[in-house]
Amino acid sequence: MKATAGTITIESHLGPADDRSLAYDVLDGLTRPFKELPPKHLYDTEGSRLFEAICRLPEYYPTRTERAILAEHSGAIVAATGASELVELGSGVPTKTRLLLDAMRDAGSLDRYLPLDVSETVLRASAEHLVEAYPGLRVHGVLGDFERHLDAIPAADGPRLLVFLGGTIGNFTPGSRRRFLRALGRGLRAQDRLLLGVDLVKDPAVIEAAYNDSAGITAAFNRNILSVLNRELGADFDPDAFEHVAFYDRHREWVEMRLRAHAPQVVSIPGVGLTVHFAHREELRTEISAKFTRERIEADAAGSGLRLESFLTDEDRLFGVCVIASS
Ligand code: SAH
Ligand code: AVI
Repeated sequence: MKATAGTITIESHLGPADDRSLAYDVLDGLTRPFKELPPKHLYDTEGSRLFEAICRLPEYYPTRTERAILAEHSGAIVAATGASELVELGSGVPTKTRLLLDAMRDAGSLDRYLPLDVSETVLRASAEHLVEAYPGLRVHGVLGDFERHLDAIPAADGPRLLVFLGGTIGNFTPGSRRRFLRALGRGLRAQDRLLLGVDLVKDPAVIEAAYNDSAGITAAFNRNILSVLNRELGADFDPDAFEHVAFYDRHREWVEMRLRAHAPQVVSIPGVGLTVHFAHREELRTEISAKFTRERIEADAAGSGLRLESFLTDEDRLFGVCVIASS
């Protein structure tokens, strides 16, 4: 389905097949010995709102640090690439992206912005906001899943920046991360660059505080996935019957976010014809968030047919923005 309004085009690739995708993920993930759901289901309208609130928390350093790195380097990145279009995966509310769009506008090269996200509300709202903020900008949004719909992104009209910010690459497991980077590389021409935001390995206490904020916003974000299942699949989860758990696995160097049942319970999920049993303190994993070193990114890039051209970071080395080229 295609709907065009002014200079906004939104192409939807989510439909009944994606209701099946949630159903599939629930059937697959909640029948495993160690229960798990993919993090993309955290982002309905309420989940996207809660994520925005997380970004403003004092404990959640990634957003403000990445913003500062982009504020310092956007001009140089845009000058080096001459980019006229910006493709953004998992665009969410593209606040930091505006630093790049500003630099493209100031360089006189800005033509097209192509966000891809699973969250319809944020995709539409940001498209409307950006065409107003940047007169003449063409916005081509893709409502889709970056694991399945990369092919839905239109071919390039000019030099392209492909950006994947916020550390969302950390939500992949290592094997699927390399497969994903390889897929991104297939669309990257010699003149294009991939900008990848990565959260860095650091003092575990700093990381754990970011995922266990004192205001309880991350806990609400985590529990919201149960409300998604209640609404979409008629499930009868009581979100308050689950405790938010987030810890840094020092060996794997990633954060795990889980929901732990306070007491034994039986949950009915009629949309998939499933009854799920939780034992006392049984956990459901809802997200991993891997932390990186420069060496890990270099190895991932090389293993995916890409090349790390530069690694931009803040003085405390909390977060990294990687400029990646095809090799
Ligand atoms: N880029 C923004 C938002 C990060 S939050 C920032 O840096 O702040 C992660 C975003 O990715 C959310 O908007 C979520 O809806 C989107 N997302 C998560 N999984 C996705 C998937 N599989 N396909 C497309 N978008 C996804
Ligand atoms: C979007 N993603 C990179 C965030 C992260 O830090 O992994 C999501 C998040 N989960 C809990 N807090 C924020």
